[in-house]
Amino acid sequence: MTTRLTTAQAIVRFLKNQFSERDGRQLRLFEGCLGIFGHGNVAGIGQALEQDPGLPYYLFRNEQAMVHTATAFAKMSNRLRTLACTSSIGPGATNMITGAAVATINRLPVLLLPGDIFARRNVAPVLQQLESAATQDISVNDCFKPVARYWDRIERPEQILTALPAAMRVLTSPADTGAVVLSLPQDVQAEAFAYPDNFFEERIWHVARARCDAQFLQQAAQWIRSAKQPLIIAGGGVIYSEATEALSSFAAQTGIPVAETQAGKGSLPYNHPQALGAIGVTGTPGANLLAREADLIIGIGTRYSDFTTASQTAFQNPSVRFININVSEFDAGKQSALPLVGDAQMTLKELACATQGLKVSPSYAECVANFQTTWETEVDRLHNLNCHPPISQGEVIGIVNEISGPRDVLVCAAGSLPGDLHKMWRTRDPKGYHLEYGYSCMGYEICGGLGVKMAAPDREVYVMVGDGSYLMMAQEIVTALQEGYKLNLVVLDNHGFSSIGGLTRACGNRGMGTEYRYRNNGKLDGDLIPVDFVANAESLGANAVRAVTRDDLKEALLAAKKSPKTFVVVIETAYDQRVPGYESWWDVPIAEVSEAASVRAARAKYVEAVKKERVF
Ligand SMILES: Cc1ncc(C[n+]2csc(CCOP(=O)(O)OP(=O)(O)O)c2C)c(N)n1
Ligand SMILES: [Mg+2]
Repeated sequence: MTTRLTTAQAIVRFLKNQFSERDGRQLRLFEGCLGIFGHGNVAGIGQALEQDPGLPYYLFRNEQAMVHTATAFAKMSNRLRTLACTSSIGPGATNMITGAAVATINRLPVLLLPGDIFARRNVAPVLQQLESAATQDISVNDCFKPVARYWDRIERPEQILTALPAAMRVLTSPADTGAVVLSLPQDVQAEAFAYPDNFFEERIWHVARARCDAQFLQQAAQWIRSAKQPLIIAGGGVIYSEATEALSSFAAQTGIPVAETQAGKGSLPYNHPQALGAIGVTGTPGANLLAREADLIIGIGTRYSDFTTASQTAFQNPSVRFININVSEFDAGKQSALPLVGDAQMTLKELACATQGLKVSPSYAECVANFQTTWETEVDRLHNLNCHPPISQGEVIGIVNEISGPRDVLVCAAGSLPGDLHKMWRTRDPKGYHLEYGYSCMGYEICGGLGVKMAAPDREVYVMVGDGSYLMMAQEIVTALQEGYKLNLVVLDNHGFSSIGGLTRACGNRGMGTEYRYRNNGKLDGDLIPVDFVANAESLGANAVRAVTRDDLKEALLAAKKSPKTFVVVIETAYDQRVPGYESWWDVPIAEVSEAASVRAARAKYVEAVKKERVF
C-alpha cells in the first residue's frame, strides 16, 4: 500500500510518528516544528504543516534563536526529545548555522530543515541563490557541513526513505548526536511520490544504556583502590544519562569528592557531603587545589574543554592518571585515559559494585569537608557584599538564587555571568542549572529560556542575561508572549562587556571597544550610551521594572514570580565589582611584542604560566 504525498507532507507525517524510549519511558521525539516561512519553504513544508496539525507549528522571529530554543528544549529533556526547525532558503538557512554549531558542540539533538535552491536548476539563479561558476552542485547550505553530525540534500522525494531513518539514528544516539541538517530544495518539497504506508508507522528509537568493557572496568576498580587522592569530574553526560543518583551514592559510598563542569553542574546538590562545586577556570578553590594534587581523575561525561582543564594546567601531579566514563569513544579517549565507553548511570552502578568497601582516607575526607565549609562562607560573603548601587553581580546572583525555588531553572550562556554562576549558584535540582557553555553563544539566553520553559512548563525559568547579550537577541520575548510561556528575565546592565573588558585589561590593554560609549574625538570613549531596557521590554509586550537596590530587586523578583506573563527585571550592576578567580588559569595568548609596558609585563607572566601546560 502506498499514499501519494509531497516530500514535505511525507516528512511531517514521518516526524510526528517518531518516539524515543529509555528505561521504559516513551516520549514523542518531536514536540513540534519551529519556523519562519519564506518562498523557500512556505509552499512545501509550510503547506504540509498547515494541512497536518499533528506536528504543531511555532512561529519565531529569528532563525538562529529558534534553533537555540530547540537546543535548550533538547537539553532540558536530557536529549530524549527535540524540536524540528524549518527555514526558507538563503539567509533564513544561514541564520541557523550558529544554532547548529551550538547544538553540535554541546552534543544536543536538533533537526534542521533549511530550504534549498531548485534541484531542477533551469530557473537559476533564484532569489537568494549563491552562484558558482565552477559547479552547480553547491549552495549556502553546504556551510552547515562542519557543524552538523548528519548532513544531507534531498534531491528526489524517495531519498527521504533512507535519509530520515539515518537522521533519526543520529538524533537519538547519545554518542553521535548533534545538529542534523536535511536540506530541502524548494521544488522537491512540493513534488509528490507514492510512499509506502509502513514508512509512517509509529517507530520507537530505543536509547541504550551501553555497558563498558568488563576487563577495563576491573582495571578501573583497581586504579581507584590504589589511588590516594582521587577526584571525580562530573560533566553534562552525568545529567543527560540521569546518573545523578548513581553518582551521589557512589560518592557517598567511597568518599571520593566530585567537581562539576558547566554542563555537569547540578550532578550533585550543592550541599552533598562530597560536592566541591565548580572546577577549572571558573572553579572553586577546593576543586582546583584537589585537581592539582590528584593522582586519579575520574571524568564522567565530560569533553575536557579548556575551561575544565584550566588549559591543561589543572592536573600537576606527575603520576596523575585518568579514567573516563563516556558514551562517546572519542571523549573517553581524551587525557590518555583508561576508557570506560558506556552509559554513565550503568557504568557508575557497576563501578560501585566493583569498589565495595573502598573508602578514601579520613584525612582526605576531612580535607574535602573543610573545603566545602570554607567555600560556603565565601559564597555567603559574595552574596552579601552590600555594594552601594550599582550593586555587584554576585549580589544579584545571591538574591535570584534565594528567591527562586529548588526546582526552578536558571538559564545563561555568555559574558561574565557564566563564570560567577558556575562558582556561586547553589544548585538544588539536577535540571536547575542550564548553561550553554560549549559555544558560549551570546543571544542564547532568552530563546534558550523559552526552550526550557516549553520542555518544563511546571517550573519557573530564570534567565540571567547581560546587556550585551540582550541587545544581540531579545526578540523572542514576543514569541514567549505569543505562546503564553512565562519567563522571568533579569537583565544586568553594566553598559558593555564586563567579561571581555576584564580580559583585555588582564592582557595589559586599556579595554578598547568593551564599553557602550559614544564616539568622541574619533574614539569610543565618550559618555555612556543610555539604553532604556525597561521601555524596550515593555515595547515588546512584557511587564518590566527597574531595580536599583537589593530591596528593589527582591521586590521585583517577587512581583515577577506572581506575574502570569513574561516579566523583565532590569538592574544596573557595577562593571568592575567582579567575583575573583580561584587557583586557576586560562590560556589567552598575549602579544609577543608591544609598545606598551603593561602588555610586555602581561606577556612575561604569560610565558611563565604556559610552562605549566601538560600534554597527556
Ligand atoms: C555571539 C557572540 N559574540 C561574541 C562573543 C564574545 N563575547 C563573550 S562575552 C562578551 C560580552 C558580553 O556582554 P554582556 O552580555 O553585557 O555580559 P558582561 O560581559 O557584561 O557580563 C562577548 C562580546 C560571544 N561569546 N558570542
Ligand atoms: Mg554587560
